This record gives sequence, C-alpha cells and structure tokens, in this order.
Amino acid sequence: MPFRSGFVCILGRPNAGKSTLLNALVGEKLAIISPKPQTTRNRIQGVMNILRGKGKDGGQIVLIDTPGVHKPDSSLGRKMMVEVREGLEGCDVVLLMIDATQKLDPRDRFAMDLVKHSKAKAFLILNKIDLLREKSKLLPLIEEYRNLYDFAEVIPISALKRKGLDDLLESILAALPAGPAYFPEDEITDQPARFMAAEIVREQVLLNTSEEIPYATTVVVDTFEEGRRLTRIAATIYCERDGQKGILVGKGGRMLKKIGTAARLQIERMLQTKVFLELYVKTEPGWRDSRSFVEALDWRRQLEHRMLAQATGSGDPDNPDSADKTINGC
Ligand SMILES: Nc1nc2c(ncn2[C@@H]2O[C@H](COP(=O)(O)OP(=O)(O)OP(=O)(O)O)[C@@H](O)[C@H]2O)c(=O)[nH]1
Ligand SMILES: [Mg+2]
Repeated sequence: MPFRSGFVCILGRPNAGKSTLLNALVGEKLAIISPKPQTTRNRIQGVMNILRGKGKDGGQIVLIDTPGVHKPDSSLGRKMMVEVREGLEGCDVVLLMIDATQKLDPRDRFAMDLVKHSKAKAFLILNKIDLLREKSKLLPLIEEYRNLYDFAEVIPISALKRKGLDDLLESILAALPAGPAYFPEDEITDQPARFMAAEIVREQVLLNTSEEIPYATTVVVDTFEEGRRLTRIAATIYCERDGQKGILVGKGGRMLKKIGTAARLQIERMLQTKVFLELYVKTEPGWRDSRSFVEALDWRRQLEHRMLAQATGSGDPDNPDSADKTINGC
C-alpha cells in the first residue's frame, strides 16, 4: 500500500466552520475561531500524519485553512482574497465547506467559481449537521449544489462535534497521490509562535467586542522574547477611531485587562512558559484601506523583514513607534 500525501485546501464562505475543521483534524488550536464572519485573515497550514493501520494506507495531509470567500471592499479584504487564491494554488483536493443550515445564496457563487477554476478534486462538505433536526433537509441542498458542480464526494460533518471526520479523512487520503511526507512529523504548522500570539489576542478582541470593532482591529506583536521559564511579549491592538480605542481600553483599563488576561492564559498553554504580556492600543485611521499597512501585517513578510534587519544590523522594522498608545500589563 502506498504512502499518500498532498495539499488540501479548505474553502468556503465566512463562518462556515473552516477553522474549526482545521483545528479538529490537526488536534491543536492553529486557527482562531469566533461566531463573527471574516475571523481568519490569512491562510493557515496544518499537517496531519496518518499512521498505516489495519488495511489502511498511511499518509500526510497538509491542510490549508483560508479566509472566508467574500467580495472585498478594502485593501484588507483584497489581501484576504489573495490568501484564498494562494491557499488554493497547487492543491490536490479542495473542500468546499458550507453551513448546512443555510440556503444556497448568490454569495456562494464566488466560492463555486473558485472551485470550478481549480484543477483540484472537489469535495462538498456540509458542516454543522448537529444543528439540523431533520437530516432529510440535506438532500435538496445537496441536489442544488450538485447541479452547479459535479463534486467527487459529498460528506456531511459536524466540525464542532467531530462527527463524520473519519469518513472525511478516509476520502481525502484515497484522493491523494502516492508521495513522500513533505514535513517532519513534529512540524504541524509553519506559523511562528509570535504570529499565533497576535492571533490569540485578536480572538479575545473578537469575542469581547461587537459591531465594527472586530473588523476594525488588528494586532501586531512588537517584541517577543522567549525564555526557558518566561516569555515577554508586547503587542499593539490597532483600531481605526478614538471611540473604538476607548471601548477596547474600557473603564479604568478593564476591557484591556480582560482581553490580556484571557489571551495570556492561552499563550502560556501554547508556549508552556509563563508569559508577561503587555498590551497597547493605538488608533490608526483607515488602516484597512492602506495597502502598505495591510501588507506589513503579513507574517511571512514580517519574517523576511526581520531576517533582513538581523542580517544588516538595522534593528526590528516591525517595532512601531510607541507614542499615543495605552499600556496595560496582563
Ligand atoms: N453548531 C456548530 N457550530 C459550528 C460548527 N463548526 C463551526 N461552528 C461554529 O461556527 C462559527 C464559525 O466557525 P469558524 O471555524 O470560525 O468559521 P470559519 O469558516 O473559519 O470562518 P471565517 O474565518 O470567518 O471564514 C463558530 O462559532 C464555530 O463554533 C459545527 O459543526 N456545528
Ligand atoms: Mg476561519
């Protein structure tokens, strides 16, 4: 039996449950999750190693979670869609994930078009079936999607309740070509811990704020000093207006403290060290429409800059001016 390997892109509308599926399959929290659409802003890679078992092939599945497919109206949205396209590039299988409790709507066409233009084998994944009282409601929905595209497989799952995941894995593995492991067994993601820390802070912002704030906010880690027992992290939460900054800080700094404490506990679990987390809030009007600001948020780009800065001895280019910030140690 051959060892199989390949790249599998998880694609779909915002809020379909793509990141929940990535985390459930890899068994680690690699992507942040929230009930608000457009949570994921960049592609996230997670590697699954499957042992050869009784009558089963072994293999390595490289999953790529992508931002929710939408019609962008800002530089941030356009960058998110570039991330979707890059996630799709060269994939062997694309999982079109839909929320099975929702009707097919015109916004689904964007994701369908991407599937149609991809050379990968396409599976239709109907998620959130735990919320369906009558499973028979799935049949007309499946029919509608099948009329749009001839999917290689149609698999109902609940990413949250981990239902149907064994069937999904089996079908993915069977669709992958024979090939080598692309990554060492212990390398489950290429995301640096520094970026994951920023995402964990952003997740707390998403969970603790409402209306425009989740969308108008981004987080940048300014310093990340990892020690054996203690990691010191300073991060800035950027928002677009002073009113948003006021809410993020909260009365007497209470909101920032809440966000910081919850994030710190998660980062401590991830790093297995104590963490000293300093959070700042800064207003950066219109950052979502600034191409250069949005590009600078890309951790792959940040990594290149830092390596270049180290090589030329010119310091850390990601450490922004700390004037006009609100500080809070958590
Ligand atoms: N009931 C139920 N809820 C789910 C399931 N999968 C995901 N969710 C919830 O759906 C919401 C969105 O989940 P995400 O995993 O963040 O969705 P996403 O597709 O990654 O969203 P974007 O990153 O915004 O594109 C969260 O509140 C999840 O808990 C599921 O199988 N059942
Ligand atoms: Mg997501």
